[in-house]
Amino acid sequence: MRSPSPARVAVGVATAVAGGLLAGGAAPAAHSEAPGLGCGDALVEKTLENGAAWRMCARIHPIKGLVLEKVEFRPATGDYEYEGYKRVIDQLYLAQLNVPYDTGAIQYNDITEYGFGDEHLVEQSPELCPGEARDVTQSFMLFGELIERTMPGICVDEVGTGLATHSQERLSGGGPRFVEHGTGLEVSSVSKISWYEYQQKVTFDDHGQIDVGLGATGDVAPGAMFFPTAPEEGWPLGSATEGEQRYGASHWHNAIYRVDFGVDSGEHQRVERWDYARPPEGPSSWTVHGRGTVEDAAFSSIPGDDHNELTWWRVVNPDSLNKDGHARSYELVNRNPVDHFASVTQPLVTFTNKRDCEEYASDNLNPGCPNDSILDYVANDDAPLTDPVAWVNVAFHHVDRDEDQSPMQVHWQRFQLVPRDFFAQTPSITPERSCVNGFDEGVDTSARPCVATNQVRPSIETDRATVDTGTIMTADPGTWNTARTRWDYSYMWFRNGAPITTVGEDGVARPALGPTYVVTPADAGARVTVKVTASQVGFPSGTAESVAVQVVGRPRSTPTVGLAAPAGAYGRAGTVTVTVSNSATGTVTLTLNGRSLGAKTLSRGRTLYSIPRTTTPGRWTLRASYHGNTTLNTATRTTTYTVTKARPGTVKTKITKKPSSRKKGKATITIARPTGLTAPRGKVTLVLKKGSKKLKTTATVRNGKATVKLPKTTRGTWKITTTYTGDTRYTPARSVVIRLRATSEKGLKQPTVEGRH
Ligand SMILES: [Cu+2]
Repeated sequence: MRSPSPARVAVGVATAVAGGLLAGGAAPAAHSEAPGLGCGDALVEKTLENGAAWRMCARIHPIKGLVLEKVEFRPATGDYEYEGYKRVIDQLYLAQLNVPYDTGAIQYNDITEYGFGDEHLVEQSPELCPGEARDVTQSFMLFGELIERTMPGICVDEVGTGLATHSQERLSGGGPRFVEHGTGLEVSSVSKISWYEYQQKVTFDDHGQIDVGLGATGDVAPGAMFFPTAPEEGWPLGSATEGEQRYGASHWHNAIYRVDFGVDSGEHQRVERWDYARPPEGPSSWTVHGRGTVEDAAFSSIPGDDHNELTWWRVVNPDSLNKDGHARSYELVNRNPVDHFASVTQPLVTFTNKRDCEEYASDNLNPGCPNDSILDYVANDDAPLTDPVAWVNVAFHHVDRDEDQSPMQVHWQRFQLVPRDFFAQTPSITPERSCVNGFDEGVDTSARPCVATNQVRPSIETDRATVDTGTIMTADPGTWNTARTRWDYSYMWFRNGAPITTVGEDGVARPALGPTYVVTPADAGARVTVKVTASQVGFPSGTAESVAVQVVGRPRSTPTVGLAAPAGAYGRAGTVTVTVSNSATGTVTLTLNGRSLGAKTLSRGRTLYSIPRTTTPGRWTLRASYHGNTTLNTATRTTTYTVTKARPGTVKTKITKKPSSRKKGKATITIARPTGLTAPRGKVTLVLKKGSKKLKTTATVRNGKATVKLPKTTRGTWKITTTYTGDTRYTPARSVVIRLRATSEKGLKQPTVEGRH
């Protein structure tokens, strides 16, 4: 199921906020590419419909089932809040699922006794997974047999999350209205534990919230043990047979999750507890005061004994501040009962420092601290609480219903991780609301817009009545909304709707900016306007164009610039011909990749340029700019100029030390080059051949020269061929073949030239 695209009613002009880009509408903002998470195929990365994105590593563990790691979020507003992704949690998984039946006869630990992976993992068939099913590779023993399989085991999907935000600024309708429908990334798996089938589902929404859910389906427990006759132990399922009513046994699903927080990858994180109570001397009976305390050591908190229903916790990274200067944090939202009848299921939440051996909430399977539980973890942890792991107890007391048969509709138990000051504003904020942050006189984007909004159009004043060449034009920015801020103005001048540019001696065209403009011959007969941009840090800028001013005179025509540039070669000067139509007079400038080759005067609309012979091989951009005259406008032409590689000079091989069967030899290779050019680099390969025997050696060419070690050689006649690989400037080349005759065990005869290859 997918929701329709997020809809927003656009108000004002969507533009950039000074000091940071803000995405307008549903378009994702550009962001710099952060390094990947290094988990290969396990990477799940999804950009949601509003432009927000999540990424993480998702795997199936043989015992824990779905394990999510390195979970990171990038808001829809892109770099407006921070650059790229930020870490939220390092790891998340279900660390125990304790199922005691109210009969007192039996209880199960579905994680440590069964496990959610291996044979318990259910295939994500197309009927089960409406999104993208991810393959999982497994290897386990089943009934004495090794099973190795790869099957779809994780489902990744984008789902609608309903209304995300709504704001209507007028009571009776009309006026600006903001509507967003949200979506979320859902990562899930299904595991079958006897008659129960569980969906592990984590939903990451487009505003940075995480919902962790355990859904139970399958069937109610079968057999006499789970169908007692005592009414207080369950709920009547089915009709009485022979006068006897059986009761589906009530039971708990005590799920304890392990959440390893990594708020903005903080080295030192802080756990805060917040409580709310009526002060002894408040002004009224409904006065409530909140109080935060830092949890400085590992703890378990039991509802009623240690905290009340208003208490909540958050994990703060004190070194990571949002744009408002508030420390980033994630809040734990856990509104569930606890099973008070066993000590390990009493705490609603337990926080400990991260310790590798502490993997499961009870009956720990890690040999580093075997059979321990969260209670032991707390007892054994006396360090300051700075690397917090939360053990989140999400319990559900299941009293069966007639409707549970059959199959049983999924019943859910869940908790949330909610960003608190992770962003300075809502992570989907639009330009229209971007200045609404903190104390405000009231949101009214019509009367008090955030976006720079022009109220009286900009205008142009001139220093004389007849506007001709030399007239000084001065821009008046007009009137802008000043209810929230004062604006800085910038100006850009236009001729007949196109930006006015002037080409300098360097051939670079520059736009006409600033509050004044002096009319040039190029403006004759044209309509000149100025565009004013109002901007201020923290506010989206706005632009408005002035009324046009007519310049007297006949408009000039625009000539065509021609650029003939046949390919050149390294070491040889190239020739480029610039032509300007209409037999233009005046000057042109030619640039090569932005570097000026100087200004030249046209003769019959034509001039020649010489491209330096030292121009390195490759593709270059040539740009010819005509500067205009009294009857012609400026004009430019760009083309690609190709320089090919040069052939190097002679490759010479000289043996400087003869090799023998016992000792290696040496040779010097020189590669000649034309005067004034860069010496060849690259590599040379020497092949020594004697009959079917072949020896090979290579060396690096530096400054046109290479020293090569010759391999040990047996006696006889060897032919040596040297091949040069070429480099960025030179093509490959080969030396003449030289012949070497070995006369003794100790060495070879001096080389004799045999001929050019
Ligand atoms: Cu149940």
